Amino acid sequence: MKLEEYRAKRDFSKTLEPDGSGTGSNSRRPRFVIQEHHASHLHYDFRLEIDGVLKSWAVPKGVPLENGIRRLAVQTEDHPLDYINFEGEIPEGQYGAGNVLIFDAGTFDLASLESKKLEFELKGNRYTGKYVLINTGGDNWLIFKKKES
Ligand SMILES: [Mn+2]
Repeated sequence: MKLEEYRAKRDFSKTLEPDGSGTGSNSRRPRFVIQEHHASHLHYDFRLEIDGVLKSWAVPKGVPLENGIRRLAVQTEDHPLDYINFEGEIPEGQYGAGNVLIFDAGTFDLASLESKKLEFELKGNRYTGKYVLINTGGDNWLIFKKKES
């Protein structure tokens, strides 16, 4: 049921995005992806593999590489696991029309998961280290990198 909103927004006869019918394996370290999305406004979609879906946030200014920077992250609908490999053009007139590129990908270790706060360590190519996502109300979250201790 988690993917209803994702599917309702898309016409899979017109977009090459996955419909979520694929199955994801859970027998390995969870993955993350950051997709650079050239929609009406450029943003970066940050997705974490949790509970069989990709928990997703749109980060207008991008996930910070360094500590000391807090960025707005707006939670969006859960995406199917196979979206983690999606790159390509979402056609004009379709939801999120524009080009999608994988900006970074890797695995993560979840340190804590609460309804309004997630802590995790990213192990990607561009992004490594401990990060925090904190809900500030509604769909709005802040994402920042923790100072290395
Ligand atoms: Mn997007």
